Amino acid sequence: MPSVALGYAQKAIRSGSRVRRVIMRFPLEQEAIRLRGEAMRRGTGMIPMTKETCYTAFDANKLAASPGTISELCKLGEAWKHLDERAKADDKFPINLLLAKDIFEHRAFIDIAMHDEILAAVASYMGQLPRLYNLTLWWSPPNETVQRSQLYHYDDRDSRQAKVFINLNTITSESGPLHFIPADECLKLDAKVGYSAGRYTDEQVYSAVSKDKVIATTGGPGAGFIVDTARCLHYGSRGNKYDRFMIMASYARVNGVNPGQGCRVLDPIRGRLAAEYFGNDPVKSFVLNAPI
Ligand SMILES: O=C(O)CCC(=O)C(=O)O
Repeated sequence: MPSVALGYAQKAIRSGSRVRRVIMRFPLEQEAIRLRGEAMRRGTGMIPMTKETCYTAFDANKLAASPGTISELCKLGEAWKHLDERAKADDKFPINLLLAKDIFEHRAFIDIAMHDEILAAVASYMGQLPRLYNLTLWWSPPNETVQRSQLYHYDDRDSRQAKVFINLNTITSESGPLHFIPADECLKLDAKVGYSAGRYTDEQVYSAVSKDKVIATTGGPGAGFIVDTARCLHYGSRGNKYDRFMIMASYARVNGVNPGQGCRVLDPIRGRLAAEYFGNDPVKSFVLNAPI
């Protein structure tokens, strides 16, 4: 049960953990800040993600290598959902259909996640070059459950994060879109109900925030969003009547509060990817290989 006092205490403890990590790993923090400038110089600023908004929308079709890229990735999702080794890899929604080997067979996944425009947007927002923690091809099948990430929550890797969400098929209100609430509205919830790293009921959320503030990430193939999921309450995969396929890439600072459990897609191949695909470029090597 969230409480206002406990919520502020938790936030203060989390800030303390971050400061401790920054002090312990100061050279890494400095390197992340130094590389931000280089990452930003490589972007055109076409994806404006600022600390005021904490989210932004973009068209991933403009980033893809060819006009058919997004629909090709969607076709992979549609084929892979029938394969048990992929479809049963996760016991929760959304299901990550991606395996490490796919990254070498279908380069578009990593090329989008490491795109100069995305890295520039996220580095600008974070105040430093982040690490890419996770990369997924998410499938949310029809379902009627309301549990785990189908309930409103904040992510807790750090007090500032950025997740890129790209629709691969057409997502309507009946495809369980990600729903999120802009960060400034969420501060009202923290003040009235209390910040919590747990889950909130809809009733708790709407007691502090008006329903018309909620943004649903509906849209056609290629509709993209970057959301600070540590500051914008969110849920998804709820009430799907239809399949939802999307790419999700998750970025956070190297000295985040909670490094998490790793990424089964990227972790086995980070070094190889940096060398073979990105020629050990300093920005991209950092994003892939910075230690946690
Ligand atoms: O879109 C979804 O199904 C849930 C996403 C989510 O909760 C997250 O990325 O933290």
